[in-house]
Amino acid sequence: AVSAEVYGSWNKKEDFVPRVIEKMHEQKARIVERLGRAFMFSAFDEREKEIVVNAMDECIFRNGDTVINQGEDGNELFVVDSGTLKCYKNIHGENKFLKDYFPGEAFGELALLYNAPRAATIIASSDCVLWSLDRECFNHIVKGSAIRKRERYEAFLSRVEILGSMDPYERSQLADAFISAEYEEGSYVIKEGEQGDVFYIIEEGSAVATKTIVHGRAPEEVKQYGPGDYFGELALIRNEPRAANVIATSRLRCVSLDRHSFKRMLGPLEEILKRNAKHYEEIIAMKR
Ligand code: 1OR
Repeated sequence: AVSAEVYGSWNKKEDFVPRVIEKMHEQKARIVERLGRAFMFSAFDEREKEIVVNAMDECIFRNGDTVINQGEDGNELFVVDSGTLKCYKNIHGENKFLKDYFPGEAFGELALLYNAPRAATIIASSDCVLWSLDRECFNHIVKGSAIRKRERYEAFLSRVEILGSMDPYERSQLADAFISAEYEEGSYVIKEGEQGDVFYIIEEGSAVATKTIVHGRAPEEVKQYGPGDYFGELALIRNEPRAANVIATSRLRCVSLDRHSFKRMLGPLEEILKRNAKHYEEIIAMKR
């Protein structure tokens, strides 16, 4: 016999008929492009993207309109298609400006993820076109994996020194954008001289950096890495080829960010990253 419970949950899944809002081909292509830049959706496969794109509804707001009101119930998430918005939060009676939103960014996810009232107010700072995703579709397609990912990385992220100055809200968004990668002992994560578009933080294991200090001589070890350490930032900050090799010295698990996510999420940390990079010169000078 089929257990009622199993049957019930299977049946529920089958019952989910995602809404389809008719769109023109160009509109769909635009949404796909915008979703590619929104962290929560960037790791989606084609089928999931298709469902989300179909379910999205166009919303038009005028400069000054309130899109989300702190404290109210919320039933949709928004992705910015065009225009800009400002986010404010009332903290102990004081209205604090938090951030600007630009095309390709998403907001309004918290109320849906945690069944909570709207945590902040969002006001259009120009005329805007937004795409809204309804709660039902969000629950079926986005919620489970987003929560799992955020939970999985929460403790790890709080221990990464370089991210210490980040707001916990922004740190949790990093988890959305992370792609996990594993390497065997001895394998190259990064090769000196190659073009690079990825930034890494070590979750587990160890690695070394080696670099050609004197032309014609074998690369020399210049740095060791363990859990919580990062590498691969230099090529992204300076737009230069990879300055060193990074080789796994044990089984290695990393999280990675692509160039776009790195710029957007870690842009504010660039000064710290640059300051830390000055130490590289000192190490190299010592080896010469
Ligand atoms: P929501 O559904 O709660 C308001 O509706 C949205 O504002 C929220 O989802 C987020 O998408 C967005 N804290 C809370 N919500 C924020 C924050 C934020 N920033 C944007 N939203 N903080 C900002 C940190 C830079 C923390 C403030 C203490």
